[in-house]
Amino acid sequence: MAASVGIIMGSQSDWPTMKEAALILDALGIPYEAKIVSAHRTPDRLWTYGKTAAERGLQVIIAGAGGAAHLPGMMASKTRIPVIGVPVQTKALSGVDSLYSIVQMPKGYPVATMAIGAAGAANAGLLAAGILALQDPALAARLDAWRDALSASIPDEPKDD
Ligand code: RP5
Repeated sequence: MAASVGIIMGSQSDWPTMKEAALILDALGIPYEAKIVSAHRTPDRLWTYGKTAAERGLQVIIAGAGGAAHLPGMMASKTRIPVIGVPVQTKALSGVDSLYSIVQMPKGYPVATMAIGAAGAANAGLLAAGILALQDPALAARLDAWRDALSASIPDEPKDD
């Protein structure tokens, strides 16, 4: 099945974080692809990916990067497909550098920016699912069930370990 979501990341080192988005898409039965596309190290790959994304049938792009995290913004400038940005946690500045790099886009080229790290990546998967579910009733039912299961897993009261 052709991928409807593209998960891209600046480095192999981002995969442990970005895998959280992939796990959500797996759980919801959403076809996706995962690629390393670096704004700085592979700019030609970024250009080609953005230029061909719509014609290849991608409907949402989840882009994760750390540090000088230009990948989500550059991708948003190259394609009209919605881009969800995931700031990857960094050692030097804990991912605040990534967050600021991704969130402060100029008017005209939006990136839907998630929280720093694994929770942000998982939420990127869920946001992508919500976007796709607008046109896919079967997926909408699976997403509703996923949300209900999460809600049901939360206990009423805390307990000692
Ligand atoms: C960014 O630089 C990547 O997104 C990654 O988060 C960070 C560090 O990359 P590596 O040096 O681990 O390859 O481009």
